[in-house]
Amino acid sequence: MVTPELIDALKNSRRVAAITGAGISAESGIPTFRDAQTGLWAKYDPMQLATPEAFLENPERVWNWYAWRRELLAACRPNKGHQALSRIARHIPEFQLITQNVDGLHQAAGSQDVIELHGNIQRTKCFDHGHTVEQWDAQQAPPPCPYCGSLLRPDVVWFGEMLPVQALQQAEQAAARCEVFLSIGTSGQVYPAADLAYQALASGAMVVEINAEPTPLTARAHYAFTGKAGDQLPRLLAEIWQESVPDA
Ligand code: BJW
Repeated sequence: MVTPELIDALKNSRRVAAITGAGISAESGIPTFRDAQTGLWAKYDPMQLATPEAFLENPERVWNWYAWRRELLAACRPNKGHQALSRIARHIPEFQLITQNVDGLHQAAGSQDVIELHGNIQRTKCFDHGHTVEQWDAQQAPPPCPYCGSLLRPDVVWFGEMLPVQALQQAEQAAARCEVFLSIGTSGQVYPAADLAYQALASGAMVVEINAEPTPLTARAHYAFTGKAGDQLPRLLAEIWQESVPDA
C-alpha cells in the first residue's frame, strides 16, 4: 500500500536512487535471467556463455548468442515501467538511475545519466585491449579488432570480470547519499550490484522494492510491492504525482 509516509518521502526527498534489473524489461519481451521457466539461465548455461573463460574456449558460440540477443532486442520497445521511471525522475531534484540491464531501454524511454553497471549489449570491444569498435567484417564470428587483431566481444560484464570502476563508484555514492532507494525487477543475487540496496539501508535510506516475487531484500525493505514493474511504477506515479503514462 502506498502510505502517507511513502508519499511524503518520495515527494520531499532531494536525492533518490533506483537500481533496475531484468524484471523491468520483461514486459518489453526481453527474457530475464533467473525466472524458473522463461529465464535465460533456465535454457543456457551462464558458465558457457557469460564468462571470459567461455569466450576463450568457444568464441563463436558466445558471439552468436549475443548476436541472437541483439536481434531479440531490436524488436523490443520500452514499456510502461521504463516510461514511469523516467517521469518519476523529473519530479525529484537529484534522481540517479542505476541499471544492471544491458538493453538501453531506459535511455530509449528518456531516462538520462543512466549508470550501466553491466555494460551495454549494443557496444562492442576487443577482448585484449578493450578497443571500442563500431564496424566489423560480418563474415567472421567473432571478427578481429581492426586496431589490434584480437577478437571482438560484447561490451558487457561477465562473471568474474570487474564492473566499470567509475560506474560502480558513482552507484555506491548514490546509494550512500540517497534518502530513498528503489530496487526494481532484480533478484538481488548478483554482486556487487545486489549490495547497493544494503549500502543504502546502512546509510539510513528508506528502501522500496518492486518485484514480481520476493527476494533476499524483501524482508529488509521498508516497503515491498509484489507485482509487475509495468503496473507498480505507473501506480506510484499516479498516486504520488497524479501523472499517468500515456498509451504508446
Ligand atoms: C519482475 C518482472 C516484472 C520478472 N516486474 N519484476 C559476493 C557473493 C557471492 C558471489 C560474488 C560476490 N561478489 C562477486 C561475486 C561473483 C559474481 C556473483 O555475483 N555471483 C553470484 C551469482 C553468486 N559476481 C561477479 O562475477 C561480478 N564481478 C565481480 O564481482 O568482479 C569482482 C572482481 C574482483 C577482482 C577481479 C575480478 C573480479 C560480475 C557480475 C556480472 C553479471 N553479468 C550478467 C550478464 C551481463 C551480460 C548479459 O546480459 O549477458 O548480468 S549475469 C546477469 O545477472 C546479468 C544481470 O545484470 C545480473 C542480475 O540479474 P537480474 O537483473 O537481477 O535478473 P534476474 O533474472 O536474476 O531477476 C529478475 C527479477 O525480476 C526476478 O526476481 C523476477 O521475479 C523479477 N521480475 N518479471 C518486476 N514484470
